[in-house]
Amino acid sequence: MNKPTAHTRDWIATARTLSEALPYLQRYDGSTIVIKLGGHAMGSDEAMEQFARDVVLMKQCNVNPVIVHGGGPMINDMLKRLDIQSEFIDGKRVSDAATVEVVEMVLAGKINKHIVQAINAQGGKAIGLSGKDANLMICEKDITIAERDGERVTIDLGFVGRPVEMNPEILRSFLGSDFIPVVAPIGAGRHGETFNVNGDTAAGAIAAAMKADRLLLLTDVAGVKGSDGTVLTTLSADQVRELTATGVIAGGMIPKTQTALDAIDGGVRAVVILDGRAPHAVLLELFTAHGAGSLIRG
Ligand code: X2W
Repeated sequence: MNKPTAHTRDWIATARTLSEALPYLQRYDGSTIVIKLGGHAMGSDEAMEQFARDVVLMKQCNVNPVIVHGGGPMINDMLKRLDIQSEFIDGKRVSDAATVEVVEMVLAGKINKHIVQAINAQGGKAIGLSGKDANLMICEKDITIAERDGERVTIDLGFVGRPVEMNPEILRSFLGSDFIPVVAPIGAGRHGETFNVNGDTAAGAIAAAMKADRLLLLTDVAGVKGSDGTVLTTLSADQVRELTATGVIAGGMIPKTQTALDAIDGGVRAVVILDGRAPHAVLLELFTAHGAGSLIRG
């Protein structure tokens, strides 16, 4: 046999990586993986192309990806262009009638179709939906209670929705088919209202309704950090509660870990918080021994 050259050794390493993926491909065969793609994780066209390719590869491997997206930075840009002021309270955008109209146009229109097209360009068959389609996500007004000057006050966030009834049949109908659903976090009210739903909240509610094997929250941080500042690769739900009580988990991470806990309570097997900007974050997490980010389980 010829001695392997550096060039052939590269290919052997590639083949080995594929071979090592076998147990993971077997483990996730036929499973449902909900992926939340945040606006901050969308980054460049190149990052979107890579994400789309990974999703199509998952589908090719008989995994059922369900994409739920955000788009906060893109909504900010459009509101600015239209000269509409916007404010966030506890991580939620105060949404009056004019704001929610723009939010729906940007999320269910521009961003949803951009992701659909990116997936289809890689040979996938993506279908764009919002929480309104087939009554997927029925919402009520989100009532936020906050502490202001030591007093508990109720804050009116306008048309910010809290999912109260999920009808995931439409998503189930895609299981085992070629179609890849891409969901914009817009909810329908019982009286014809349009609700703006935080993307993480929507992804958690959809993952719970689907009893997904995994919910992957793609963000712009490496994962949940412990008291020494290093990323914790696995955590139990109890550990998350303890780290939150002691203030180690704080700020913008709280809505993500809360979504994770709610999803696990709702029947999701495990939730992973990971950096969506890292190349092939999804493949690294699902199909290698290395994993990525922080895995939280019950
Ligand atoms: C979000 C929906 C988009 C979102 C918003 O209006 O920005 C609320 O705040 P990211 O990119 O995932 O942050 N909704 C109620 O969640 O986008």
